[in-house]
Amino acid sequence: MSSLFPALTDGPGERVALRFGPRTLTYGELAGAAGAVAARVRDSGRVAVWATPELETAVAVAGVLLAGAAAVPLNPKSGEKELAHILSDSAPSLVLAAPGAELPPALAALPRADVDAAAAGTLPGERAADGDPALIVYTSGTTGPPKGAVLPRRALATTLDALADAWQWTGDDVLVHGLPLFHVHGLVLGVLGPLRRGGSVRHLGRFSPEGVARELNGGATMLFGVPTMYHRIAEALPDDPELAKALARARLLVSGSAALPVHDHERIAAATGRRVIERYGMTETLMNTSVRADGEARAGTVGVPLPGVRLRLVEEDGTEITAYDGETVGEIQVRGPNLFTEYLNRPDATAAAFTADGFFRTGDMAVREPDGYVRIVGRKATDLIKSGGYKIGAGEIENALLEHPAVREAAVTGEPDADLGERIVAWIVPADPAAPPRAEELADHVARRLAPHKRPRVVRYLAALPRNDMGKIMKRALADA
Ligand code: MCA
Ligand code: AMP
Repeated sequence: MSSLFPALTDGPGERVALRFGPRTLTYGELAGAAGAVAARVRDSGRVAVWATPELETAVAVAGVLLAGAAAVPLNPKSGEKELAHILSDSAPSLVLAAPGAELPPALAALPRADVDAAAAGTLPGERAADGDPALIVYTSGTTGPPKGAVLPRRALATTLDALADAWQWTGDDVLVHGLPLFHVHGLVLGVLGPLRRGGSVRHLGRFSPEGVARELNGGATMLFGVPTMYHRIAEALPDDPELAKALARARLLVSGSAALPVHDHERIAAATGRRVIERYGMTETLMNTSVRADGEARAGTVGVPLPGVRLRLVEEDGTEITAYDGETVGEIQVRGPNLFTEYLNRPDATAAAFTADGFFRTGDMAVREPDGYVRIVGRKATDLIKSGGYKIGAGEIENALLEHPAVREAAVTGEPDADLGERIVAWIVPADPAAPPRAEELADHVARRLAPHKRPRVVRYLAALPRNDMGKIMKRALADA
């Protein structure tokens, strides 16, 4: 196996690799700190990482990968039910955390190792194979608890190298972002990406348009964000000349994880003269398509398939659509070395996700324009909600709501939201119509059980849920109920 991070051994050791607020690590220092983690986790199999937006998370994941083990990034805001599921499903042998991080009781049974960012360990020789698991990232489905997508080392390497080709991404680039570090976007693209190129990442700790302006005006060259972040930038631009200047001087502005509305594209272009480019990916597939740095940035499209990715559109019955007419809609299916290998402990779900000829069924619906640009027009499953760039399964929230004693029936839908893309709406039949549970109480309940980003933003009360003759909830009828 070739090295995932050649710059750790071959690059200039004094170059800055990571910057989180006032704290930085050069490649030389990162080699020492990650080397120490690698020595600690060698032969540990799966290693949980308490993925706070701090330097230690990046060091921990790099160390686990250098050791040839697999990292399971944990959302530090995961609620008790979600965390218990992820821990029992992935069965990590220890948890890595930043010194001082307070871990919840669910993790008390696991050995804990604190990451020492100042350690001077030695880099191990990499002995893992391309197909060995590198990351297990939990992702929501329409029903049931999140599934662990097993991402092999090969997928990380190929997706990052394909993006380097599409974006002319080099070791001279300095990336800025404020994305969470327990999902593919922030962790794989946002941290492992710069490290694989031998470049730098500056993490904001928490996203803000001011932080973006400061870093882009201070030498950063690229910005990654979800549409909600670009929406907030577009809102701030009219009153913030520093922000407009910062975006104008960036080499590349990239949006992904959900569709960036054309209105936000246009507002940013009008205020800065720069076009945001979109790329399309998924936890299971890493990146599939992108607008190229040397291509035309066309609002509302996600560009062309990345090198090595085979992408096809298919009809409901699996027939391939050959038209490049901008109007024939089909499901996107992809194949390539960028794909995950399986859902952990879920052979049934893994089998259902692939076609007989090895293509992954994304569930995303799209058309192809005459020049090959892919335009995503929707999603097959209405029970998957994208809010703030997070994928959230309606069934998971419904199950959590039904555990609340004041809830008799629950249905969850997504409705359009200018800031979040979609907001989560809970439709509740109270156990006692005279004393319905308060909306905040239900939001807190879901935040505590699952995660704060899964909490309903709106609660609507009904006497009964609309059902068909089979007793199935008719979600499309909810808005008229
Ligand atoms: C609010 N909070 C609560 C509650 N209400 N906490 C507990 N109980 C409650 N009832 C807290 C939150 O924890 C948070 O805390 C703060 O209040 C605000 O939360 P929230 O409303 O969620 O924040 P927001 O302002 O709506 O967040 C917008 C955001 C965020 C920053 C854009 O949605 C975000 O980071 N999205 C990125 C998602 C992402 O990376 N997706 C990639 C997956 P505190 O103040 O402490 O934060 S997709 C992917 O990886 C694929 C491969 C791809 O293509 O990229
Ligand atoms: P996740 O499972 O959280 O990794 O989210 C993957 C999903 O995000 C995809 O299946 C798409 O529905 C959506 N997605 C990612 N990037 C884009 C994009 N640029 N435009 C539209 N949807 C996107």
